[in-house]
Amino acid sequence: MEKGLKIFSYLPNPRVWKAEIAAKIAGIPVEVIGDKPSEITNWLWDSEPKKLSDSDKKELKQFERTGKRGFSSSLYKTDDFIKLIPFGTVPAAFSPDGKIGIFESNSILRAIARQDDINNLYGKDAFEASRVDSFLDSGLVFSREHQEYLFGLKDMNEALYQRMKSAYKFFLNGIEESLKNSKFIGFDHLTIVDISFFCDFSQFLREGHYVDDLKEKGFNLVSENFVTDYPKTFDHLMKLSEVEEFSSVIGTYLDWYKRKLQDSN
Ligand SMILES: N[C@@H](CCC(=O)N[C@@H](CS)C(=O)NCC(=O)O)C(=O)O
Repeated sequence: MEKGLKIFSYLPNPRVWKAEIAAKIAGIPVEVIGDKPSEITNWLWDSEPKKLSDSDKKELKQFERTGKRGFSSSLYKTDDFIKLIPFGTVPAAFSPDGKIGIFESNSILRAIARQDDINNLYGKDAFEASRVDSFLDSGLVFSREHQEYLFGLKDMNEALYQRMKSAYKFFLNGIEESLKNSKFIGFDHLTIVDISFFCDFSQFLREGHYVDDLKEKGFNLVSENFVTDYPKTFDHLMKLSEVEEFSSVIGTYLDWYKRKLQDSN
């Protein structure tokens, strides 16, 4: 089996970073194709993605579909894309021969970890792998909540805010608890749980960019007391952000947050 993965998405996208970080650690080749969010509407969503001209778009009118989650404009998704990625979301990944579609960023991450036989990123045995899945499942629930919350940040309402608050508490309590007992989340060695958590939580912290919009509606940041409420989780996030395989992938994404922390001290 040829190793590797091709990933298509708007960029930058923390959900893509999950696989990129794991691939760096494991030395698995990954090809990432995409464009900024405003431009990805001008791409053909396909296992062979390509940028479309206006005349291409006219010719490929049959593939025009209304965005379902996060995109309100038209997207050009081929029938083959929908066959391989039935929910029609990005990041979308494809096996090196282009025949197998993999969706959900945690599963794209798993696809890398499963190709690695040195680092135990997916745990050391079937039971550890299942424990990894336990954390990834709970992470997906959190990240689905924060996706809706981030979509709604500019015009927050009580119901959405309270949902996020309770999902945040539930998830962070579990992560903090597990870090009382092990060096990494759930284990004494790095796994894809840490990678997934790191990327999802860094994305969630973007709520901080909307502090004024939230204030205007009478809400505080959900993560307002993150550092003191969840000190082990905070330390873990910061430690991971300094690891080369993480920092080289995320670039300056967390710098604003670190600056904000320094300014408030
Ligand atoms: N839980 C999914 C989320 C993927 C997702 O919802 N992607 C959205 C963009 S944020 C999408 O591709 N939407 C396509 C559409 O609007 O049709 C993951 O982790 O991959």
